[in-house]
Amino acid sequence: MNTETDTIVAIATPPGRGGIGVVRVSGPQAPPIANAILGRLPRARQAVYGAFLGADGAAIDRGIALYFPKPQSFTSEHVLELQGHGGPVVLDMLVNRVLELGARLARPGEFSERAFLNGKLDLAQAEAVADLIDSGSQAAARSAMRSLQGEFSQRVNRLVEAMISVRMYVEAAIDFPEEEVDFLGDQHIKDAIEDLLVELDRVLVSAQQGCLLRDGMRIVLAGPPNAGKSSLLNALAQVDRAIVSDTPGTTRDIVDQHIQIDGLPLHLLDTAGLRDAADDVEHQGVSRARAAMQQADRVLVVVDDSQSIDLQGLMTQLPPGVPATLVRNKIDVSGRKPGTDTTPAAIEVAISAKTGAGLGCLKEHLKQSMGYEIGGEPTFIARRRHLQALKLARDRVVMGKQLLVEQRAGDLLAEELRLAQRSVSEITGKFTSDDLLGRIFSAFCIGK
Ligand SMILES: Nc1nc2c(ncn2[C@@H]2O[C@H](COP(=O)(O)OP(=O)(O)OP(=O)(O)O)[C@@H](O)[C@H]2O)c(=O)[nH]1
Ligand SMILES: [Mg+2]
Repeated sequence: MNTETDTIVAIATPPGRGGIGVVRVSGPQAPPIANAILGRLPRARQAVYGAFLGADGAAIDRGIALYFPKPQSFTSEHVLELQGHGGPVVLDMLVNRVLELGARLARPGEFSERAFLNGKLDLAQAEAVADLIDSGSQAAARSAMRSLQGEFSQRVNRLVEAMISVRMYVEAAIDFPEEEVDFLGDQHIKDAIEDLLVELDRVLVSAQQGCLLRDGMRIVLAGPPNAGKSSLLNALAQVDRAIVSDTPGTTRDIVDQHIQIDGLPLHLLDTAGLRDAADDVEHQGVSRARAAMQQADRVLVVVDDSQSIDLQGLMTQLPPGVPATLVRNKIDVSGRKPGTDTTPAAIEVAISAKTGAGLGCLKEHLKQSMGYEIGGEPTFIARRRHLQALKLARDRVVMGKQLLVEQRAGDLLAEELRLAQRSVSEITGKFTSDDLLGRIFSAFCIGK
């Protein structure tokens, strides 16, 4: 990227009609572009009202202009914001005018990418910008804000510093063996590694919670036909989403619905009843149901409690390794008491999708199985890549500790610590490949 000449422009407000629409320009050409469109360069950070002029001198729109000279702007470059009327045609005309004056259209996330490359935000903070915009609950928004303000990055940076300090200590001892310090038996190193592991675990727990707030969990409703899967989906979502009927084989395609339980996002997928299909369409439905189960974070196996069921046969149809909960539905007919029961074979929840009995217990169970602790440590929004980096670092430190204890191999410990440090540093964007950066920022919206 040639930051000397490259000036980008995008509509920063969502597509469609609105009270106002904002066109954002960033780069070295922003001041001449302002001069051409406004007839002058506005004073730094002061709103000015006036006409936005086209090439022929006629007004395209009238509105507010703001100029943020570098480096005191979001991107750290010269930034011009034109706030006009929020109509798609007029905003397009304004963008075209800026393009004529030498800018180019911004790629998705390019403003945030520039903020990152110019050191305004680290990578975790830039990701938090997108996560704040996308947050689906208040808890997620609060966590994203904490990450944006740098709380997550600070914890990560402290981990990196702790790793560096242990490394320096170990490496110094390797370099000066004549000092005859028995650094390998040194309690200081062992304590420091223990402290490091404790802090790594704490950050991991907070990050795991943040990841749940952001991504939620995929829950697949599966089981025999007519068990009440679609009824349960509707009851949990509190909308009439899926077709319910007493004809077995009603649901063919996958019906999905996003819901929240106490602010935690859940992605529910209702599937075709598992049986030898009556026709080709149903057969495809059953195949889809099986594929969905494979990718589930948890399967709710729904059965009709008023009928005798071959539970063992049913359980063998579940993909191995995917956690499952047995949901005994229709207890208004069977007369079983609502609630959760843990048997040696499975966790069972007894409910009635019809009356709503036991639904509270089911929600509680889902929340618990996600591992989310309400009122635990403050979380920060985190992504799967952050979790992976932290887990990898943890494995490295554990390995290093083992090498120290079992083989007294200080040099190998130092190497493991170096790799752990590298992994954790990727969270804030040091040592992050261009590929990964490209993937992260291209998932942002245009104009952000
Ligand atoms: N009494 C009673 N009837 C229920 C309950 N839940 C569902 N039903 C009835 O059971 C029948 C089947 O319900 P569905 O929700 O369509 O069942 P399904 O598992 O989605 O069925 P398929 O899509 O055919 O696999 C309907 O007539 C529902 O009204 C319940 O808790 N109690
Ligand atoms: Mg159904």
